[in-house]
Amino acid sequence: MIWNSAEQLTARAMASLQLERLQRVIRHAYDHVPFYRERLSAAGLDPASFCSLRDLERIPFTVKTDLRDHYPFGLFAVPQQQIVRYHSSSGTTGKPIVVGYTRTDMENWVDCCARVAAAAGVTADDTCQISFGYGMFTGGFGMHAGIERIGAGVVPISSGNSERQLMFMQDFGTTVLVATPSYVLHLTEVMKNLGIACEDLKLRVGLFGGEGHTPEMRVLIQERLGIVDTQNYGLTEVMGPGVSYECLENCGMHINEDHFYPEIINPDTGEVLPEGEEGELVLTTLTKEGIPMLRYRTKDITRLMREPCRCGRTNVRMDLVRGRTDDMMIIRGVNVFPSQIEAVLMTVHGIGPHYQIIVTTEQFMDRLEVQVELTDGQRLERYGQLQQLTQEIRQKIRTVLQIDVKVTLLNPQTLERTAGKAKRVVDLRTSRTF
Ligand code: DLL
Repeated sequence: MIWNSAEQLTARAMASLQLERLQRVIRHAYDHVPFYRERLSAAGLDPASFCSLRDLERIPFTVKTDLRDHYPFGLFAVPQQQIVRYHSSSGTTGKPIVVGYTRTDMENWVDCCARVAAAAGVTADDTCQISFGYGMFTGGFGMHAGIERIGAGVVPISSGNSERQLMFMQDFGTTVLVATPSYVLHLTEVMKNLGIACEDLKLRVGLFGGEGHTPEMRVLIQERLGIVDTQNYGLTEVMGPGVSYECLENCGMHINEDHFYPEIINPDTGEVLPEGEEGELVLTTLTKEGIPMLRYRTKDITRLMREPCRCGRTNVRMDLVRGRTDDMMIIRGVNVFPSQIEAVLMTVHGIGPHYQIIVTTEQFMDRLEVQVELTDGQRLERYGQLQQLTQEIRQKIRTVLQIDVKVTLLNPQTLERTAGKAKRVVDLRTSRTF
């Protein structure tokens, strides 16, 4: 179902709405945030001089460290009294970033998240279990409000305690699951251990986000749960969930373009790439009052797609995120994203969907170790089979990615399960995890 007529504007009407909003947001940021005023002035830019959407390209980028350096409220454009909600996201190092929403921001956020759920076919008849963390993470509260707006029943169970999650799912007849894809996979394992089959549940739709999952992983989730799997995307800095979402056509995520203006840039040069090319997504908030973001570099790699979608929405789509510029590894000159390794692993029988990639440096070269669990722990005792499986995985990765990796097979349930986002890469070069 189309939730808001903004999802069906003609390209011309959308561009004109975007320009009007862009001019307003640039003025708002310039007048109320010293950081933006200094940035724009230093670049010789006057808010009155923005006459076309292309003019946006003249504005310098905003990056995560800008938010961190102005912790907690330095980039807010309204006094604290007008903020009705705070959220934050913790990075791997240093202070978290903090964002604030005015009443109007909250209204827009609810509407954007309602669009996410409606596009996946959620209606007032559904019962939706929200297994995202509630708290400073935007996932729980954001999706909660959007789904409630649709009139569906919300089960705000939050993250963790998988047995209780499954008990409520069975007893409440939950039809929609809202979670990170890695947690969904974990839930399917717990189901297996408890002897719960997907037929014992009424689940029919998944609204999965907060991290990506490959089409191969999607197949696995669909097989295990027998549901329609949809992805949605967002980030704290620009709002939280509700930036973009898949419809039932599963062909990329429609961007709420009336609120977020997308650009794709070459991450190395910062130059805006021609439409359709893959690069780093940059977002400008068009309506945010609390903390407007001008040209925020998301670090997420994707491309924009404007071909008409059969669902009838006209808003531009972004492809499923291929990875982040900061989790891309360069192995002997080859760019490798964890998602590419995930795609290979999902095609091998006998290993589980949980994996971890360890990156180290040996003689100035990055080396990769892929740790993956066996589905059957008894295999660990059969040396020959183990060798064969290791070889098969190495060979497949070599064929697809042209790189040699070390493969370590682990006992089932060895890798840490998280109720939120999975840690796929352990980077021992800098002692950081992503
Ligand atoms: O993850 C917001 C969110 C919550 C979106 C729930 C959707 C559902 P952050 O914690 O700030 O915010 O993390 C944002 O997560 O830049 C991406 O790298 C990644 N991410 C989020 N959704 C997806 C997705 C929330 N569908 C960062 N596919 C983003 C791939 C995603 N990556």
